[in-house]
Amino acid sequence: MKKIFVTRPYFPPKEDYKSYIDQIWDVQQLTNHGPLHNELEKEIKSYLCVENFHFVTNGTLALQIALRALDVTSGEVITTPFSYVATVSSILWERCTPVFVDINPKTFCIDVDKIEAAITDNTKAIMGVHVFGYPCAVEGIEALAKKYNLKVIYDGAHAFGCRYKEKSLLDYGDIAISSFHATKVFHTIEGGGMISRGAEMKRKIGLLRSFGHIGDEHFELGINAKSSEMQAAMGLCNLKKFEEIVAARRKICELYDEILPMEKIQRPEMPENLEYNYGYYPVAFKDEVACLKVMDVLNQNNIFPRRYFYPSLNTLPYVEQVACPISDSLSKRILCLPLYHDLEEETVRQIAALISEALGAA
Ligand code: T4K
Repeated sequence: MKKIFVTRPYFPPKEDYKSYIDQIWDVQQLTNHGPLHNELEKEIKSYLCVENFHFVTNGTLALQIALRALDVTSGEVITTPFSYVATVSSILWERCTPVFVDINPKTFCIDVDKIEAAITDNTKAIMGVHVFGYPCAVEGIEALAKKYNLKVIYDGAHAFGCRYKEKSLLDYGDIAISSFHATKVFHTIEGGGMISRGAEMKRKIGLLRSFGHIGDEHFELGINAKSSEMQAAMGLCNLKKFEEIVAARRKICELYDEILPMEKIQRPEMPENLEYNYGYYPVAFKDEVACLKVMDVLNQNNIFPRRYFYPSLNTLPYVEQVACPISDSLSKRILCLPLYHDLEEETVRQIAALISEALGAA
């Protein structure tokens, strides 16, 4: 029996990918900002309508470079406990201290009304996560950042293709990053993107991702976050199909909306002015028992949703543990249901029926 996972990467037509591979063989450049890499950067920059766009190795390094680029190399960074571990690991890896602020129970993003109380003389930045592609309270966060002179980094790992208030959701904050990992709605196998503003930021991120030097001239400490031509080729293929992929995922989400027992399920609030990318389909249940029961029933039928995101990051063994009751509760009772471009209608109906059955709603 076929296994159904939470996601399945999009594979572009092989001929399309092959034509790029032929170009790589002709040009004989594999990495270090080759022609396909540069073409992809140009295309994404224009697709997102942003000032600066850098293609990097993955979303995690993008977060680390964002902290460095904004000179956040010590002190406290206010962040959310409800995310993938990479959000907090990047802060710790850069030797900063994460300070968790609980989430808004409706949006699942950091609660802007609780941020001010967490700001101290040591606070350097706010790192919000547009979790599942739903926007943080960007205006409120910007106002706080201005008031206390803080940097704002958005982890938009899930937000590629989301538009909020008529512009890319990745065009908010001092720097936003995205992940182009194979499991993402747009992917380059492994990869990430950094969105910033101004010539100085463009220069700085360019240097940081590439050892800090140009030719024989060394400017500052850098790291290797470059991407290969193979990854760029995958990105170029997938970008052409992006609207099609989003449309297919939208149809699946609409079907879930229609047939799931919504009276027993909580979904994040879809804000006005959001054009969504349909990257994830999170569903929260009344408690952990219900969540695990649903998971068990689905697993018995070879269907594997994921506990995105569990555990709540404020409970990790290597962070200072603070109470974030809303995130703690949500993490224990949320699942992301299978969602990908060619998930069959019949499977979506089967998933919904099994969930109804598990919840006693059938
Ligand atoms: N910030 C946030 C908020 C993030 O969510 C992430 C990453 C990051 C930062 C960091 O970005 P990157 O450094 O990764 O660019 C996955 C991804 O590895 C990770 O990118 C992602 N978020 C996270 C939410 O999910 P896992 O451990 O759940 O992946 P895995 O391998 O279990 O894949 C899920 C399912 O997808 C599998 O059960 C089967 C299917 N799959 C997966 C792959 C890789 C395939 O069918 N084929 C494949 O090639 O982490």
